[in-house]
Amino acid sequence: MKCVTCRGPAVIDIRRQNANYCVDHFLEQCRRQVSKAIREWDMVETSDRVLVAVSGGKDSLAVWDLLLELGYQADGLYVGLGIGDYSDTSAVYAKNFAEERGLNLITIDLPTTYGYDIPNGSRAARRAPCSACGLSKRHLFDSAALEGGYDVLVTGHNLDDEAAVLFGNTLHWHTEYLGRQLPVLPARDGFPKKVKPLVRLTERETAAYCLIKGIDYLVDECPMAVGNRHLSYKEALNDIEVKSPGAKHSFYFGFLDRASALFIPEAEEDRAQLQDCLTCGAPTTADICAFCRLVDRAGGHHPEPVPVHLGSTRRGSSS
Ligand code: Q46
Ligand code: ZN
Ligand code: ZN
Repeated sequence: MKCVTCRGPAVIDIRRQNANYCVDHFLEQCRRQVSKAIREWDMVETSDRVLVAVSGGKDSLAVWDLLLELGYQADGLYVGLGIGDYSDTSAVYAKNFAEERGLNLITIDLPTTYGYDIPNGSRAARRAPCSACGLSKRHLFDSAALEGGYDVLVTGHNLDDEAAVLFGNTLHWHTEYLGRQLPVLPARDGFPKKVKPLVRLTERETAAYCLIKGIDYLVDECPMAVGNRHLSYKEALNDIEVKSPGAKHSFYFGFLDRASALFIPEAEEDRAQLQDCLTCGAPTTADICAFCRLVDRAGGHHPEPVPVHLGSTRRGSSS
């Protein structure tokens, strides 16, 4: 197996590109794909203050590393979800990454700040764990980015994630979500700008990137993911990809090029109904936002006097 660029020994094959790469050219390829995504969708400027949502897993640490490699300034944000050992360990990986590089990591602990954790809170609120978790993370990421004065919030969603979400949304024709399933959402209506620079890389590639760069990440899956539909969509797409390399890429990028605009009017209708949550001030279509309702039903509380606790922001510190 030879590198497509230098003919040296290759370490990875990327079937959708029908290409193999050596270590150096694979890393170059990762940087190129992220640069291309950033350029194509105007994701980030070098002068931007960037906040990366970091879970301690391969994707979020890879995107943080890649942004730094490409010359962007980026802080990290870690949210402790209270999922037992999984959360304890994921926090260590996020903190170690930041400490080793002298980076600023903001931490928010859901149980201590809001009085509930994902396993018990989701049960009390009668929501699926991943639904309660996703809602909590979205709210905390958005409010931390706004409170911290960041220009852009980065998440580590990769091509597999985006294709799986698209698969689920089209399978059930959740057209209200399709108009918002874009690699960049501009800042507006009380939301920060949100971008996904890894959409041109698969999770196999982000794992390989971390391995090659010596980035230690939490390999274990979250224990609450069992039975998650998102995972079964990923598996279905992986089966298709084996038989038809490039299928995931053409599914997702074909949607962006040819179909996503069709669903924007419906997403705009939802946006037109946004107002401030009476409890926390976040944008919502109801009187009280879904997050505040979840906090109440989960038996939690709202921190006083501000809704978001940013934890330590000392440079070089991670707690
Ligand atoms: S952390 Fe949260 Fe994931 Fe665990 S509970 Fe589900 S959503 S699986 S990214
Ligand atoms: Zn090479
Ligand atoms: Zn609220």
